[in-house]
Amino acid sequence: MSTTIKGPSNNETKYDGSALRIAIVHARWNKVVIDALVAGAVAKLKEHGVKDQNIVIQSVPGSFELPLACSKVIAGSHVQAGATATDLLGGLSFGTSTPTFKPVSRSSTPAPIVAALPSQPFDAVIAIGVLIKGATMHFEYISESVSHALMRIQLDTGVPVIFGLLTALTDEQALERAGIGRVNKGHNHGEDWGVAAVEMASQCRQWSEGKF
Ligand code: RBF
Repeated sequence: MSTTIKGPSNNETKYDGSALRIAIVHARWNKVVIDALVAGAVAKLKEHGVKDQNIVIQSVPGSFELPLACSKVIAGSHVQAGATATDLLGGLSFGTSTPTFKPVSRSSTPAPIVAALPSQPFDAVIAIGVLIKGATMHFEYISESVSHALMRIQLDTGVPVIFGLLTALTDEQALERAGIGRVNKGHNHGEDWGVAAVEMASQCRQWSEGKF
């Protein structure tokens, strides 16, 4: 029997992510843990039907850079969605490695170059960083300021920003929270963030349309 009351409860409703576009913005500090968390989040997004081409992954040096990056990525996706393909040739391009649109040539003249542009802004952003407490005060300053800034971004933009900032006191704690602990394997919190992104993105769409 489980001895803990912690953690998210299962939601009865299963949300369909097939029409959603989601960004993951992650820091590169503490990479082993980050990689596991990002993989967990992506696995759950896909399990909920989010299409490969609608999952965009961007990285930044460290957690301190996450808020600005999330803010820019949200704004940039609105620009992408509002622009025509030719406007953006050589312009904005967020992460998808495989183009979703291939021009078809009906004559011997070469087909015009058409940019593969998603027409949809991000429905949610998952911000992932791993802070491990060290000997200086950086842990406190970064965790506090990044948490507040991520909250501000989601309230200012109306786009859910999923809080994927691990603040661990030891290496082992961080590893356990990514499901790769050396003593106790632990649970991969990235999976919860993927699920939360689909739920919040779906619900926010409904709420914006006055549907409850
Ligand atoms: N970034 C992280 O994502 N996780 C950390 O644990 C972390 N620890 C840091 C400790 C120190 C002493 C410094 C100077 C930076 C640290 N950073 C960490 C990087 C920080 O988030 C940021 O990328 C850099 O300070 C550049 O703005």
